[in-house]
Parts: sequence; C-alpha cells; structure tokens
Amino acid sequence: MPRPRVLSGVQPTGALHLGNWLGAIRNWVNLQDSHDTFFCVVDLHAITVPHDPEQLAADTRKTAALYLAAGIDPSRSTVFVQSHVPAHSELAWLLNCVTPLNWLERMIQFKEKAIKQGDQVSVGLLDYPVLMAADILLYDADLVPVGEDQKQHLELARDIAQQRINARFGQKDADGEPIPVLKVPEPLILKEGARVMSLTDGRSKMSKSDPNEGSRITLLDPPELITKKIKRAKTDPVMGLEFGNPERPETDNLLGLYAILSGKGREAVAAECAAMGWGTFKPLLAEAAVEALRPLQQRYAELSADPAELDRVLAGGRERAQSVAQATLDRTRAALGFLPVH
Ligand code: AQP
Repeated sequence: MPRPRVLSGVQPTGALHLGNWLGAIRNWVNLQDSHDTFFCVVDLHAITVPHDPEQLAADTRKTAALYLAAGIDPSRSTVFVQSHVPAHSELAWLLNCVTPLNWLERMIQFKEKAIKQGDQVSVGLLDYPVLMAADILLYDADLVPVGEDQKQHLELARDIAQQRINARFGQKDADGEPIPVLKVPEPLILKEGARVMSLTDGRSKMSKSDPNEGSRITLLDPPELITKKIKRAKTDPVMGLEFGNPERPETDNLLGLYAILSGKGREAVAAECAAMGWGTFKPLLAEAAVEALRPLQQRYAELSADPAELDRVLAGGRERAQSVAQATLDRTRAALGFLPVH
C-alpha cells in the first residue's frame, strides 16, 4: 500500500514564529514516518501582498532552512520552492477559468486582508485560494493539514476539483465509473494542532505580519529577546493561572505555550501553575521557550554555514516535485482539450 500523500507549506512573508512551528511545521515532522510528505515554501503566495524583492529571496531561503532545522528530513520528504515548479502557475490559470468569481469573493481571509489594503488590493490576493487549490491538486494529495483559518480554502479546492473539473471534464471507464481528472483531497485535522495567540492580544493569532514585533516569538530570536518579549507579554491582574477561562485569553495562551514547550502537558501544568503569580511563571515560560528552540537554532546555524547544501536539497526537491506536478498538469490539459506538445 502506498503511504497517503500530504502536502503543506508556509509563506515566506517574514520571520517564522512559534505559531508556525507549533501549529504547522512541528506536526509535519511526525507525519514523515507515516505519510509521503511534500513541503514547499509558497513564495508565489507571498507576493499577493506588497513585498520587497530582496526580502522575499532572503525569507524564502530562511523558511526552507527552518524546515530542515525543525526536523524535516529531505531523504524522507520532498522539500521545494513553489515557484521552482512552473506547473503551479499554469494549473492555477486553468482552474481560474472554471472557478466562479463569487466563490472567491466570499472567502473570509480575502475579506479580512482586503480591508487592510483598501484600493491597493491585488487580483492575486483574490486569487490566492485558486493558487492554493493548484498547489494541492498538482500532487494528488490525499490529505492536507489545515488549521481553522485554512478550512474554507481547502473546501474550495475540493469543490473546484470535484464540481468544476471532474464532473465536467472527467471520462467514464468501460463500466461507466467516473475516472477523475484530479484527486479530491481530505482535510487532516491534527489533534495536537496548537493555535498560538499574540503575546500582546490573546484574542488574535500570532502572525508574521503583525506590525508589533513584541506580539510574536520568532524561531530565531536569541534567548535574551525571548525573555524580554515574554516579560512584556500582556497578562491580567487575577491571581492564580488557569486554562479555559474565556475572560482570560492571555492566561490560556501563555499556559498552553508552557505546556507544549516544557513538554509537561496541560494537566501537569494546570496543577503546577494553579497558585502561581506572573512573576514566578514568566521566567519559567521564558526558560522553556529558550530550551525548546535551542536545538532548532543550533541546526539552523549549521545549515547557514553551508548554503550549497540547502541549494542541493531544494534542487532535489524540485526535481521530484516537478515530475509529479507535470503528470497532473498534462492530464488536466488533455482533459480540457489542449493539444499535446509534440
Ligand atoms: N498563530 C498560529 N498558531 C498556529 N498555527 C499558525 N499558523 C500560522 N499562524 C499560526 C500556521 O502556519 C502555517 C503557515 O502559515 P502561512 O505562512 O501560510 O500563513 P498564515 O497562516 O497567514 O501565517 P501568519 O504567520 O499569520 O502569516 P501572515 O502574517 O503573513 O499572514 C499554516 O498552517 C497556519 O495555519
């Protein structure tokens, strides 16, 4: 039995933070044992908001290196840069032409991000979910790990594949059974999938694009900076620390981080911190964060010393990704009636 295939990626839109690690990349590491894993740096998505070219190039390398530093193993996973495989852009165009505009206009993430950009909002931002559909569908992914914020986009990818491509352009076999053009992926809801909130507002998620750097701990923050950010993190004046009180989102978030980063788990942490004040708790959390990130930061430093090694990994990943993607693109082109290339 082939192992189920999983595809995921992160945008190189800035420094990766604890949310990206605990909510995404750390879970990918475990999937490598049981799944056929494809992880890409989705740089084409990164230009759907205004960007700086030098920064994009630097962040793309950094993001790829952080995948490896976090434990993604190129001998078990296909690690590549999205724009190195042109089939992403080409399939996105084919899917664009069958996707109703109103499906995109109702995407929540588009509405949220578009409000921030006013008149400057690009067609690319509206089209983001179609490119994401192309990313997933190109690799015949069985499963896509999704957080709450990406569920709507995965649903759209499924609808495009099923209703707009397979139902319209799929053939039937001799028994009248449909032969799908594109594989319809399922969401992979990870039990351990942590949602990490901002250090300055426990009701909004930790995010690369938050203008306040104090709102996030990035994976390459040095120990002193981690300690300083945690010291300044928003808290509340209530004595004793507890999980799950909706009036205390910051407490829930910081305790949750401590439970994961210390490896102690929620039950032990709830007992340990029940009577604690912030002055005792924050240094503990800071130490747990510094220690949890230490091995990753060490591996990152080693990788940075050998840029050619990262280039080799990305070239190998591109080659494998390209061969899978091209087969899907050719199948889709043929189904839509494009003349084969001779
Ligand atoms: N705060 C978070 N908690 C848990 N998971 C998170 N992810 C992001 N923030 C958190 C997960 O990280 C993966 C990659 O995300 P992305 O870079 O594609 O875009 P994003 O979700 O929009 O991440 P950011 O950091 O908020 O970036 P910006 O600010 O650029 O939009 C996804 O699996 C996501 O769920």
